[in-house]
Amino acid sequence: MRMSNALIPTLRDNPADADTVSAQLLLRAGFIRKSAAGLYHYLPLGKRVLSKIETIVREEMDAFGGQELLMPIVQSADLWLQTGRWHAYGPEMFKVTDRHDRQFCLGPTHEELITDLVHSEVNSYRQLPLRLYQIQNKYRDEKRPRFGLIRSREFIMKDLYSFDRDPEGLDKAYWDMYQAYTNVFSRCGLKFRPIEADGGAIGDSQTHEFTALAEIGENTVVYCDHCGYAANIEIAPCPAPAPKSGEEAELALEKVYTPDSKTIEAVSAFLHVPADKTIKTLFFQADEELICVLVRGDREVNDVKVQRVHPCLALEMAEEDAVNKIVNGGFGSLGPVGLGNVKIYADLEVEQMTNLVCGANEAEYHYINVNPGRDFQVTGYYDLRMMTQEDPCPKCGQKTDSARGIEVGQVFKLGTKYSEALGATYLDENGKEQVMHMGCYGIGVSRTMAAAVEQYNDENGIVWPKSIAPYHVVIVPISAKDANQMAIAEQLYADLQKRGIEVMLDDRNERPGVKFKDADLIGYPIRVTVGKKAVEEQVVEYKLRTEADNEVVAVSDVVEKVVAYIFS
Ligand code: 9G3
Repeated sequence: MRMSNALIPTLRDNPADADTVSAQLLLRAGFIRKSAAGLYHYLPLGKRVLSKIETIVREEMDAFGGQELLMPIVQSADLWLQTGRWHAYGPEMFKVTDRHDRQFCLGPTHEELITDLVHSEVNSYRQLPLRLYQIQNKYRDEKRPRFGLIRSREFIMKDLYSFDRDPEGLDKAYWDMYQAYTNVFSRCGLKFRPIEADGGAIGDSQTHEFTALAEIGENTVVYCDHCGYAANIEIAPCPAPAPKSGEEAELALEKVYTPDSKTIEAVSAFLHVPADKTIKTLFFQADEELICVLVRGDREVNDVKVQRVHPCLALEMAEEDAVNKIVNGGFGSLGPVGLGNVKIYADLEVEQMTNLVCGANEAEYHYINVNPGRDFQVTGYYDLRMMTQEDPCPKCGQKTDSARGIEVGQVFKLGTKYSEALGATYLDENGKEQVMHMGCYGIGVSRTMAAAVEQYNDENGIVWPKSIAPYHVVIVPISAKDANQMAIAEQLYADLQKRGIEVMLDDRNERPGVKFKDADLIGYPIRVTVGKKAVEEQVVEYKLRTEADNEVVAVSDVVEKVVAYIFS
């Protein structure tokens, strides 16, 4: 490709609304352009990277028995009504109405469609196992699209669905995909960790998230280098608290005036009690119901754990006015005492607390010497808090570490949830009808591209892993006007392409500095500079994007050197 023809609109400065380094660099280097909130164009360089990632994905899916197909993006509401999910995702589901006023959605995922297809086309054990996948745009109307391609409203996903006779078959598919994903992300050059995750609403069975380590990642991974435990912090179990010693006598409950103390810190300062002698009272809207959750004042509530003890479709922090209806105005000073018939879920640590401090459900008042059991009852005590660095590894008890990451892949065991709902059954050897066991497996292809940029960049721009770079090498003639330099550059361009190397020739009539800056910004793995010495001494400059300095290489050696590096 020649730069003089290429659409690569590089920018000097970071676009104002680029909120993470990968968005900044992909925009500045001319890989993507924003069309609207959460909706992007992939310009030619971006499309080339996408295609490389897709090729790696295809090869690994096919290696594990995957058969690629392509399903409709526009999905009829009917199937989603049958599985009961049409109303489960609220405004996140892009819904459209056709000219006959029938309802459809733009596919956020394809469990319903693929299960219905297999239900229609598969009915014998001889046709199983099946592993069907597609690589296609997905649509989810995110409330706050951000981080460029990482949380967009339209994104490219590879989704594979496995169909097996029984749980053993599903288990085989699951671990095959686990291996396939390990291969995909390794080949893409990503630094990643497979972690245990929350099966969530789509099936409370096994699931792993493949997490690309990145500071802006929305996931927090807890991991133990001693035993290999690695999990999304949302599911990491916390140790049972030490039983209360009983030394401290329960004192009489007392309501005290606590002017302008609306936070745990303010109350603890005002009453001179440490935060771990107070409790945090939170109200959640669980579908139509308001529930109350208690954790020790110095802890964080773990929503995923709450949703496990109180299964619901949507769990959000309750609105202030909804809570005020229950505590008539005490929103700034909430507590479990005298709450009436609200379900109260308390963390295990709360049960072991004595003479604690909590809100009195009355503005500017708190209770002291509150004792669980005596002063308030709870629906149940559960592990509801977020794990902290101090907590031991749930598996081996040693110290854990944590890191932030971007979920780039996920493998799920679905079991029979969809096959039962949509009648995907098969006749076994004895002609007996059996339900299929399913798994689903997603890779965020566009998200993987962004994650690679988050992991591989420096002050000059992107540093692409060579396996997914848009081109392997850029040839930079110092002067496009010098016929001798251009002749050597053109010869190298032709020779490299003959060897299957993808070459960009920067034939623009620009100053060398401009060409070097663009080469670094775009992030080609190799830059070959053709200058005066190429004409006078038959040598060129060979520079790897990952190295600071460059080498002088004979023109006659440079093709082999590039081939060796790229195909090694
Ligand atoms: C929806 C909307 C958003 C969604 C879903 C459905 C996430 C939904 C979970 C999955 C599970 C797996 C196959 C590939 C791997 C992930 N967000 N999920 O089902 F209608 Cl609006 O997508 N699906």
